[in-house]
Amino acid sequence: MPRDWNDLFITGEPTPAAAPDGEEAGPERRRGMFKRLRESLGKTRQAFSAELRSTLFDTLDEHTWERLEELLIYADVGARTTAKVVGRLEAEVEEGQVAGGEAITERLRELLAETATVGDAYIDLRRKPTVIMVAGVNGTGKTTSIGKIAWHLRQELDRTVLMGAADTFRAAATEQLDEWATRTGAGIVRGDQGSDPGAVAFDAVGAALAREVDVAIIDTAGRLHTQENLLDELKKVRRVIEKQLPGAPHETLLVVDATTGQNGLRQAKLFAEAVNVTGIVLTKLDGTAKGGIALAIAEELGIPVKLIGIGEQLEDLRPFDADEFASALISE
Ligand SMILES: Nc1nc2c(ncn2[C@@H]2O[C@H](COP(=O)(O)OP(=O)(O)OP(=O)(O)O)[C@@H](O)[C@H]2O)c(=O)[nH]1
Ligand SMILES: [Mg+2]
Repeated sequence: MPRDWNDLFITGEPTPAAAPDGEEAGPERRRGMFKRLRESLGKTRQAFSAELRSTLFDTLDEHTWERLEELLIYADVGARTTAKVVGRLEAEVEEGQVAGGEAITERLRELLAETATVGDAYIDLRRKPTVIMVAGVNGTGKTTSIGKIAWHLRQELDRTVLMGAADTFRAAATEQLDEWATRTGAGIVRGDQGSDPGAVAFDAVGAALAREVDVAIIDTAGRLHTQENLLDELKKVRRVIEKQLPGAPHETLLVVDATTGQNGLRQAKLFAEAVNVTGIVLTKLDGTAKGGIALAIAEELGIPVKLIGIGEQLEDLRPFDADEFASALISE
Protein backbone atom coordinates (compact mmCIF):
# COMPACT_ATOMS: atom_id res chain seq x y z
CA MET A 1 0.00 0.00 0.00
CA PRO A 2 1.23 3.52 -0.77
CA ARG A 3 2.63 5.20 2.32
CA ASP A 4 2.90 8.74 0.96
CA TRP A 5 2.36 10.87 -2.13
CA ASN A 6 5.62 9.89 -3.79
CA ASP A 7 4.65 6.30 -3.28
CA LEU A 8 1.11 6.71 -4.61
CA PHE A 9 2.18 7.84 -8.04
CA ILE A 10 3.98 5.53 -10.43
CA THR A 11 6.41 7.76 -12.32
CA GLY A 12 8.89 5.29 -13.78
CA GLU A 13 11.64 7.37 -12.19
CA PRO A 14 13.65 6.47 -9.10
CA THR A 15 12.03 7.66 -5.88
CA PRO A 16 13.53 11.02 -4.93
CA ALA A 17 16.41 10.67 -2.50
CA ALA A 18 15.54 11.36 1.12
CA ALA A 19 16.59 14.70 2.54
CA PRO A 20 19.96 14.62 4.38
CA ASP A 21 18.16 14.55 7.70
CA GLY A 22 15.66 12.09 6.24
CA GLU A 23 16.70 9.23 8.44
CA GLU A 24 15.76 11.09 11.59
CA ALA A 25 12.90 13.12 10.16
CA GLY A 26 11.21 10.13 8.46
CA PRO A 27 9.96 8.08 11.41
CA GLU A 28 9.24 11.25 13.39
CA ARG A 29 7.11 12.61 10.55
CA ARG A 30 5.31 9.29 10.12
CA ARG A 31 4.46 9.24 13.82
CA GLY A 32 3.05 12.74 13.53
CA MET A 33 1.00 11.77 10.48
CA PHE A 34 -0.29 8.67 12.23
CA LYS A 35 -1.26 10.68 15.30
CA ARG A 36 -3.23 13.09 13.13
CA LEU A 37 -4.98 10.19 11.35
CA ARG A 38 -5.86 8.59 14.67
CA GLU A 39 -7.29 11.84 16.02
CA SER A 40 -9.25 12.50 12.85
CA LEU A 41 -10.79 9.05 13.00
CA GLY A 42 -11.84 9.74 16.61
CA LYS A 43 -15.56 9.31 16.00
CA THR A 44 -15.15 5.99 14.22
CA ARG A 45 -12.70 4.90 16.91
CA GLN A 46 -15.39 5.60 19.47
CA ALA A 47 -17.87 3.55 17.49
CA PHE A 48 -15.38 0.69 17.62
CA SER A 49 -15.23 1.54 21.33
CA ALA A 50 -12.67 1.09 24.05
CA GLU A 51 -14.39 -2.18 24.85
CA LEU A 52 -13.02 -3.69 21.67
CA ARG A 53 -9.48 -2.65 22.53
CA SER A 54 -9.52 -3.75 26.14
CA THR A 55 -12.06 -6.25 27.38
CA LEU A 56 -14.04 -7.70 24.49
CA PHE A 57 -11.89 -10.80 24.05
CA ASP A 58 -11.46 -11.52 27.76
CA THR A 59 -14.26 -14.05 27.63
CA LEU A 60 -14.98 -15.84 24.40
CA ASP A 61 -18.50 -17.01 23.78
CA GLU A 62 -21.34 -16.40 21.37
CA HIS A 63 -21.93 -12.99 22.92
CA THR A 64 -18.35 -11.92 22.07
CA TRP A 65 -18.85 -12.43 18.34
CA GLU A 66 -22.29 -10.88 18.35
CA ARG A 67 -20.94 -7.84 20.14
CA LEU A 68 -18.01 -7.57 17.71
CA GLU A 69 -20.46 -7.70 14.81
CA GLU A 70 -22.49 -4.94 16.43
CA LEU A 71 -19.43 -2.73 16.86
CA LEU A 72 -18.36 -3.17 13.24
CA ILE A 73 -21.85 -2.50 11.94
CA TYR A 74 -22.08 0.68 14.06
CA ALA A 75 -18.92 1.84 12.33
CA ASP A 76 -20.60 1.18 8.96
CA VAL A 77 -18.37 -1.69 7.93
CA GLY A 78 -21.55 -3.17 6.42
CA ALA A 79 -23.33 -6.43 7.16
CA ARG A 80 -21.66 -8.52 4.47
CA THR A 81 -18.13 -7.39 5.18
CA THR A 82 -18.68 -7.69 8.92
CA ALA A 83 -20.00 -11.24 8.63
CA LYS A 84 -16.97 -12.20 6.59
CA VAL A 85 -14.38 -10.69 8.94
CA VAL A 86 -16.02 -11.93 12.15
CA GLY A 87 -16.69 -15.37 10.69
CA ARG A 88 -13.06 -15.76 9.80
CA LEU A 89 -11.78 -14.52 13.15
CA GLU A 90 -14.14 -16.78 15.05
CA ALA A 91 -13.08 -19.80 13.00
CA GLU A 92 -9.40 -19.10 13.52
CA VAL A 93 -9.90 -18.70 17.28
CA GLU A 94 -11.89 -21.92 17.46
CA GLU A 95 -9.23 -23.81 15.57
CA GLY A 96 -6.72 -22.54 18.08
CA GLN A 97 -4.74 -20.54 15.52
CA VAL A 98 -5.09 -17.35 17.55
CA ALA A 99 -5.06 -17.30 21.32
CA GLY A 100 -5.26 -14.57 23.92
CA GLY A 101 -7.03 -11.23 23.89
CA GLU A 102 -4.15 -9.23 22.46
CA ALA A 103 -3.42 -11.70 19.68
CA ILE A 104 -7.09 -11.70 18.72
CA THR A 105 -7.18 -7.91 18.56
CA GLU A 106 -4.03 -7.94 16.43
CA ARG A 107 -5.52 -10.57 14.10
CA LEU A 108 -8.69 -8.49 13.81
CA ARG A 109 -6.55 -5.52 12.85
CA GLU A 110 -4.84 -7.61 10.17
CA LEU A 111 -8.15 -8.90 8.81
CA LEU A 112 -9.55 -5.36 8.60
CA ALA A 113 -6.44 -4.18 6.76
CA GLU A 114 -6.63 -7.15 4.38
CA THR A 115 -10.30 -6.43 3.70
CA ALA A 116 -9.50 -2.84 2.81
CA THR A 117 -6.77 -3.87 0.38
CA VAL A 118 -8.09 -4.55 -3.11
CA GLY A 119 -6.96 -3.92 -6.67
CA ASP A 120 -4.40 -1.45 -7.81
CA ALA A 121 -3.89 1.22 -5.17
CA TYR A 122 -1.51 3.32 -7.26
CA ILE A 123 -1.94 6.09 -9.82
CA ASP A 124 0.16 5.67 -12.93
CA LEU A 125 1.60 8.94 -14.25
CA ARG A 126 3.76 7.50 -17.01
CA ARG A 127 1.56 8.70 -19.85
CA LYS A 128 1.80 12.27 -20.96
CA PRO A 129 -0.69 13.62 -20.36
CA THR A 130 -2.17 11.34 -17.76
CA VAL A 131 -5.87 12.18 -17.70
CA ILE A 132 -7.72 11.90 -14.40
CA MET A 133 -11.48 12.30 -14.40
CA VAL A 134 -13.12 13.11 -11.07
CA ALA A 135 -16.78 12.30 -10.39
CA GLY A 136 -19.18 12.13 -7.46
CA VAL A 137 -22.45 13.58 -6.18
CA ASN A 138 -22.62 17.20 -5.10
CA GLY A 139 -20.70 18.39 -2.09
CA THR A 140 -18.61 15.25 -1.63
CA GLY A 141 -15.34 17.15 -2.12
CA LYS A 142 -14.44 16.75 -5.80
CA THR A 143 -13.17 20.25 -6.45
CA THR A 144 -11.18 20.59 -3.23
CA SER A 145 -9.69 17.13 -3.74
CA ILE A 146 -8.58 18.11 -7.25
CA GLY A 147 -6.94 21.21 -5.77
CA LYS A 148 -5.10 19.15 -3.19
CA ILE A 149 -3.99 16.49 -5.69
CA ALA A 150 -2.71 19.24 -8.00
CA TRP A 151 -0.84 20.82 -5.13
CA HIS A 152 1.01 17.57 -4.35
CA LEU A 153 1.72 16.93 -8.03
CA ARG A 154 3.25 20.40 -8.35
CA GLN A 155 5.06 20.61 -5.04
CA GLU A 156 6.25 17.09 -4.43
CA LEU A 157 6.51 15.60 -7.90
CA ASP A 158 7.25 18.70 -9.92
CA ARG A 159 4.54 17.82 -12.46
CA THR A 160 2.69 20.33 -14.63
CA VAL A 161 -1.07 20.18 -14.19
CA LEU A 162 -4.02 21.41 -16.21
CA MET A 163 -7.55 21.47 -14.81
CA GLY A 164 -10.68 21.11 -16.92
CA ALA A 165 -13.74 22.83 -15.44
CA ALA A 166 -16.37 20.49 -16.86
CA ASP A 167 -18.83 21.33 -14.08
CA THR A 168 -20.66 23.95 -16.13
CA PHE A 169 -23.95 23.44 -14.29
CA ARG A 170 -23.26 25.42 -11.13
CA ALA A 171 -22.27 29.09 -11.45
CA ALA A 172 -19.61 29.14 -8.74
CA ALA A 173 -18.03 25.83 -9.72
CA THR A 174 -15.60 27.24 -12.25
CA GLU A 175 -14.56 30.10 -9.95
CA GLN A 176 -13.80 27.60 -7.20
CA LEU A 177 -11.63 25.49 -9.49
CA ASP A 178 -10.00 28.63 -10.84
CA GLU A 179 -8.91 29.61 -7.32
CA TRP A 180 -7.26 26.22 -6.90
CA ALA A 181 -5.54 26.56 -10.28
CA THR A 182 -4.08 29.92 -9.22
CA ARG A 183 -3.09 28.61 -5.81
CA THR A 184 -1.32 25.55 -7.20
CA GLY A 185 0.09 27.05 -10.37
CA ALA A 186 -1.98 24.79 -12.61
CA GLY A 187 -3.48 25.77 -15.96
CA ILE A 188 -7.23 25.74 -16.45
CA VAL A 189 -9.63 25.31 -19.35
CA ARG A 190 -13.10 26.63 -18.67
CA GLY A 191 -16.43 27.01 -20.44
CA ASP A 192 -19.37 29.31 -19.97
CA GLN A 193 -22.03 28.40 -17.47
CA GLY A 194 -24.51 26.08 -19.10
CA SER A 195 -22.13 25.16 -21.91
CA ASP A 196 -21.52 21.56 -22.88
CA PRO A 197 -19.34 19.84 -20.27
CA GLY A 198 -18.17 17.35 -22.88
CA ALA A 199 -16.80 20.20 -24.99
CA VAL A 200 -14.88 21.60 -22.00
CA ALA A 201 -13.40 18.17 -21.25
CA PHE A 202 -12.48 17.73 -24.94
CA ASP A 203 -10.77 21.13 -25.04
CA ALA A 204 -8.98 20.52 -21.75
CA VAL A 205 -7.45 17.25 -22.93
CA GLY A 206 -6.63 18.90 -26.27
CA ALA A 207 -4.88 21.76 -24.47
CA ALA A 208 -2.98 19.31 -22.23
CA LEU A 209 -1.72 17.54 -25.38
CA ALA A 210 -0.78 20.76 -27.15
CA ARG A 211 0.97 22.26 -24.11
CA GLU A 212 2.65 18.96 -23.23
CA VAL A 213 1.26 19.06 -19.71
CA ASP A 214 1.97 16.07 -17.45
CA VAL A 215 -1.42 15.62 -15.82
CA ALA A 216 -4.90 16.80 -16.83
CA ILE A 217 -7.59 16.62 -14.14
CA ILE A 218 -11.21 16.97 -15.19
CA ASP A 219 -13.74 18.25 -12.64
CA THR A 220 -17.37 17.28 -13.23
CA ALA A 221 -20.77 18.32 -11.94
CA GLY A 222 -22.22 16.71 -8.82
CA ARG A 223 -25.78 17.74 -9.37
CA LEU A 224 -27.99 17.90 -12.43
CA HIS A 225 -31.77 17.83 -12.78
CA THR A 226 -31.88 14.13 -12.03
CA GLN A 227 -29.37 11.49 -11.09
CA GLU A 228 -30.00 9.78 -14.42
CA ASN A 229 -29.02 12.99 -16.24
CA LEU A 230 -25.89 13.12 -14.17
CA LEU A 231 -24.77 9.59 -14.95
CA ASP A 232 -25.58 10.03 -18.66
CA GLU A 233 -23.57 13.23 -18.76
CA LEU A 234 -20.61 11.56 -17.07
CA LYS A 235 -20.69 8.75 -19.60
CA LYS A 236 -20.67 11.34 -22.35
CA VAL A 237 -17.77 13.29 -20.81
CA ARG A 238 -15.88 10.05 -20.60
CA ARG A 239 -16.55 9.15 -24.22
CA VAL A 240 -15.45 12.59 -25.39
CA ILE A 241 -12.19 12.36 -23.42
CA GLU A 242 -11.53 8.97 -24.97
CA LYS A 243 -12.22 10.38 -28.41
CA GLN A 244 -9.70 13.15 -27.87
CA LEU A 245 -7.09 10.79 -26.44
CA PRO A 246 -7.58 7.04 -26.94
CA GLY A 247 -7.03 5.16 -23.68
CA ALA A 248 -7.99 8.19 -21.58
CA PRO A 249 -9.21 8.82 -18.94
CA HIS A 250 -6.42 6.75 -17.43
CA GLU A 251 -7.86 7.15 -13.97
CA THR A 252 -11.45 7.80 -12.91
CA LEU A 253 -11.69 8.79 -9.28
CA LEU A 254 -15.03 8.71 -7.52
CA VAL A 255 -15.29 11.03 -4.53
CA VAL A 256 -17.47 9.64 -1.74
CA ASP A 257 -18.44 11.49 1.42
CA ALA A 258 -17.83 9.10 4.33
CA THR A 259 -20.52 10.76 6.45
CA THR A 260 -23.15 9.30 4.12
CA GLY A 261 -22.16 5.76 5.13
CA GLN A 262 -24.05 2.99 3.36
CA ASN A 263 -25.62 5.56 1.04
CA GLY A 264 -22.13 6.34 -0.22
CA LEU A 265 -21.71 2.65 -0.97
CA ARG A 266 -24.88 2.68 -3.08
CA GLN A 267 -23.66 5.78 -4.94
CA ALA A 268 -20.36 4.11 -5.63
CA LYS A 269 -22.18 1.11 -7.13
CA LEU A 270 -24.20 3.32 -9.48
CA PHE A 271 -21.21 5.37 -10.61
CA ALA A 272 -19.07 2.29 -11.07
CA GLU A 273 -21.71 0.86 -13.41
CA ALA A 274 -21.87 4.09 -15.42
CA VAL A 275 -18.20 5.02 -15.71
CA ASN A 276 -15.25 2.76 -15.13
CA VAL A 277 -14.26 3.91 -11.62
CA THR A 278 -10.64 3.00 -10.89
CA GLY A 279 -10.36 4.43 -7.40
CA ILE A 280 -12.25 6.02 -4.53
CA VAL A 281 -11.43 9.25 -2.74
CA LEU A 282 -13.14 8.91 0.64
CA THR A 283 -13.56 12.35 2.20
CA LYS A 284 -14.77 13.78 5.52
CA LEU A 285 -13.62 10.85 7.62
CA ASP A 286 -12.92 13.42 10.33
CA GLY A 287 -16.59 14.20 10.86
CA THR A 288 -18.10 10.76 11.09
CA ALA A 289 -18.39 7.53 13.03
CA LYS A 290 -18.98 5.73 9.73
CA GLY A 291 -15.32 5.35 8.75
CA GLY A 292 -15.78 1.61 8.37
CA ILE A 293 -17.33 2.37 4.99
CA ALA A 294 -13.77 2.32 3.60
CA LEU A 295 -13.74 -1.43 4.23
CA ALA A 296 -17.24 -2.02 2.85
CA ILE A 297 -16.44 -0.20 -0.39
CA ALA A 298 -13.26 -2.15 -0.94
CA GLU A 299 -14.78 -5.51 -0.05
CA GLU A 300 -18.17 -5.16 -1.73
CA LEU A 301 -17.19 -3.28 -4.86
CA GLY A 302 -13.61 -4.40 -5.25
CA ILE A 303 -12.60 -0.81 -5.99
CA PRO A 304 -9.52 0.41 -4.13
CA VAL A 305 -9.74 3.45 -1.88
CA LYS A 306 -6.79 5.51 -3.16
CA LEU A 307 -7.07 8.68 -1.12
CA ILE A 308 -8.74 9.69 2.12
CA GLY A 309 -9.79 13.10 3.38
CA ILE A 310 -9.47 13.71 7.09
CA GLY A 311 -10.04 17.47 7.24
CA GLU A 312 -10.08 20.65 5.23
CA GLN A 313 -6.35 21.47 5.29
CA LEU A 314 -4.11 20.81 2.32
CA GLU A 315 -2.26 18.00 4.07
CA ASP A 316 -5.54 16.39 5.12
CA LEU A 317 -5.95 14.58 1.84
CA ARG A 318 -3.58 11.63 1.84
CA PRO A 319 -2.92 8.29 0.19
CA PHE A 320 -4.84 5.48 1.83
CA ASP A 321 -2.73 2.97 3.68
CA ALA A 322 -4.97 0.12 4.84
CA ASP A 323 -2.56 -1.06 7.54
CA GLU A 324 -2.22 2.36 9.03
CA PHE A 325 -5.97 2.89 8.78
CA ALA A 326 -6.78 -0.34 10.61
CA SER A 327 -4.19 0.48 13.27
CA ALA A 328 -5.61 3.95 13.73
CA LEU A 329 -9.04 2.44 14.31
CA ILE A 330 -8.18 -0.14 16.92
CA SER A 331 -4.73 0.41 18.37
CA GLU A 332 -4.42 1.67 21.95
N1 LIG B 1 -14.11 18.12 7.14
C1 LIG B 1 -13.81 17.85 5.88
N2 LIG B 1 -14.29 18.62 4.90
C2 LIG B 1 -13.99 18.33 3.62
C3 LIG B 1 -13.17 17.23 3.29
N3 LIG B 1 -13.05 17.18 1.94
C4 LIG B 1 -13.78 18.22 1.46
N4 LIG B 1 -14.35 18.91 2.46
C5 LIG B 1 -15.23 20.10 2.37
O1 LIG B 1 -16.42 19.77 1.69
C6 LIG B 1 -16.97 20.92 1.06
C7 LIG B 1 -17.40 20.60 -0.36
O2 LIG B 1 -16.25 20.39 -1.15
P1 LIG B 1 -16.21 20.62 -2.72
O3 LIG B 1 -14.84 20.27 -3.15
O4 LIG B 1 -16.74 21.93 -3.09
O5 LIG B 1 -17.23 19.50 -3.19
P2 LIG B 1 -17.71 19.15 -4.68
O6 LIG B 1 -17.85 17.68 -4.72
O7 LIG B 1 -16.81 19.76 -5.66
O8 LIG B 1 -19.14 19.82 -4.69
P3 LIG B 1 -20.03 20.22 -5.99
O9 LIG B 1 -19.14 20.96 -6.93
O10 LIG B 1 -21.13 21.06 -5.41
O11 LIG B 1 -20.56 18.97 -6.56
C8 LIG B 1 -15.90 21.98 1.15
O12 LIG B 1 -16.24 22.88 2.19
C9 LIG B 1 -14.64 21.20 1.53
O13 LIG B 1 -13.72 21.96 2.25
C10 LIG B 1 -12.66 16.41 4.37
O14 LIG B 1 -11.94 15.41 4.19
N5 LIG B 1 -13.01 16.77 5.64
MG1 LIG C 1 -17.19 21.05 -7.27
